[in-house]
Amino acid sequence: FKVTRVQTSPIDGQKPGTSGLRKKVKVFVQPHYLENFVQSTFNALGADKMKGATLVVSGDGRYYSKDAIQIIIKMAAANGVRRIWVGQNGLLSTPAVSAVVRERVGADGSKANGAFILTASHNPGGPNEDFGIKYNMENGGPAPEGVTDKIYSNTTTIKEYLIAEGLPDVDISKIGLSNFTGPDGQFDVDVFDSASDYVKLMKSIFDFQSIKKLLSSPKFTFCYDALHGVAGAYAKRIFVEELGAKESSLLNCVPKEDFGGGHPDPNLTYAKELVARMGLSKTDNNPDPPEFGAAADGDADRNMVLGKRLSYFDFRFFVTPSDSVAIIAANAVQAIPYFSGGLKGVARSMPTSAALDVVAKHLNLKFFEVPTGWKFFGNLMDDGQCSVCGEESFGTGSDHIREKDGIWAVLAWLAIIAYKNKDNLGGDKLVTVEDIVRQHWSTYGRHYYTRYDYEVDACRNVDAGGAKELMAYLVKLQSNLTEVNNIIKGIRPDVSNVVNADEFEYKDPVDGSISKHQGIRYLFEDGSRLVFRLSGTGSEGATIRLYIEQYEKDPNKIGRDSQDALAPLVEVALKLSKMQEYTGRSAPTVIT
Ligand code: VG1
Ligand code: CO
Repeated sequence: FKVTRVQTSPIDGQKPGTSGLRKKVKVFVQPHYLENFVQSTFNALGADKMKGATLVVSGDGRYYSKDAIQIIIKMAAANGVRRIWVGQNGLLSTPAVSAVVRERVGADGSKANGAFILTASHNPGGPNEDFGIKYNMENGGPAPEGVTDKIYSNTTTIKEYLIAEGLPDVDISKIGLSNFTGPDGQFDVDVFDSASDYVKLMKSIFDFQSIKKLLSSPKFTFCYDALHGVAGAYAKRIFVEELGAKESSLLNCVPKEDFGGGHPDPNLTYAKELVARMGLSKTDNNPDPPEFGAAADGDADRNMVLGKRLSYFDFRFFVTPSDSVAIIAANAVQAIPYFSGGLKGVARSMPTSAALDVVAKHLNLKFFEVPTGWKFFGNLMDDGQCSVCGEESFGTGSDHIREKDGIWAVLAWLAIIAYKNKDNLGGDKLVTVEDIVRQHWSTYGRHYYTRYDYEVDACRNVDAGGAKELMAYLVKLQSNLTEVNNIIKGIRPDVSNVVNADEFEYKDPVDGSISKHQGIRYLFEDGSRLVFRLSGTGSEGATIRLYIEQYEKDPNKIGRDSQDALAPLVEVALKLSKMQEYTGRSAPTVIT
């Protein structure tokens, strides 16, 4: 092949958000759109770094991925990249990409220098939905802000991109190596099995034998819903082939370009089939729900964990992600061999509840609070200061890789359940997910928690500007706490006082970089918190996220329904922020 220089000009709006660039497919397929972003990334990394490099290119398999992979292969070849690694059919989960970058060794001894991950994660896919791309570094983690800022600034000045001419499309459906020759010499494309590196890593972390024993116990029933995302490419290998779960335990485990028309976001609203199988909806009173249920998002870095419904009235046994990371941290050393030497530290994103803080304090562990988005955990992990971390948004993970990891989280829960039942598999009744969570609350107290999302977008005839105005109003209000507390007393006299209010700012303890405007916080005397943020992963319009949290230590008060317990704070949040006035919405789009 030879190298062609194609003239181009900047295209607006290519600033990466919380996790890469996400836009509608119809935006991505515009002439030069993807090419401009990819060349801007190569330029940000530097031509000398790209010469001879090995890059991974794959993703969650959503619509447009296959075309994008061929374009990126040709551009990489033209930019002097030596090798491209592609998961079979272009499929690699986000955590698997991270694992491949960190662990995989090519036949010729090569190691990866970075990766393009093609995903819009939990956003829907298909010709009328979203596509996305992000770059991960040599440590397997998302590019830090310094790099994404440089990529963005390059997109505003780009004049040309390089692409290989005469390089045929590579058949990515077949495992194997293809060799080509260009002006810089040899160029290879290596198509490999999407699951094997990841499966190997999981087997080195967990005691698969003990999990297998649990899954083969007739008293333990299991269900996993991949929502037609890329988790399906791993679920059968791990849960069925390695751990002996029944095939019928898997729901929606065939990856689809459009996720079967669904919304691949693992929560009680979108994981409908799992919720029905678990008998968690009031209308579907399933007499024999599984003991344990879990789901993943499109790129398999998120997880939702559900326990068995014990009675009609307890119909929602849902583990909040904030509790999940705290419970994993509290049990990791005993239940997961990878952590048997102890935890180096733990971390959570700012809006995530303080359940993890309490565990860190009890266990005397280093603790960090970082801005939303996984990229901030990586520095702490690279520096050996953090082992387990999580976000309220169904993201949980550890320093085995540099992304959150949906299947790892499910294995962590299975490991904990197996550990708690190790002498009990022959007994009358298993220790359940619910038992584990309730026991955790009685030891550490309970953080009631909920998140309200308001999607405010042009399609619904509401100006997305209203979201920005609401945020500006909340910032202005923070300068006068007396007024804030007067307003609150007028709404709910039973809610405690706001003692502090600010915009969260983070100084990275490793590299000293500062990230500002990471969410508006109202902190109450009794430890309750209200947090407001604008989403950085949407492809159009705006989404306001409102996070509501209240701590309860009294063992007699930890068993309430969370929406009931939080009702006073919710009322304060909505009225204080004038939510309805600014958004025109009387109710949130989704509650998690
Ligand atoms: C959301 C979540 C955040 C998560 C991010 C990427 O970001 O809130 O916690 O890290 O998605 O997750 P935002 O800016 O929309 O709130 V994923 O699974 O979409 O890569
Ligand atoms: Co995701």
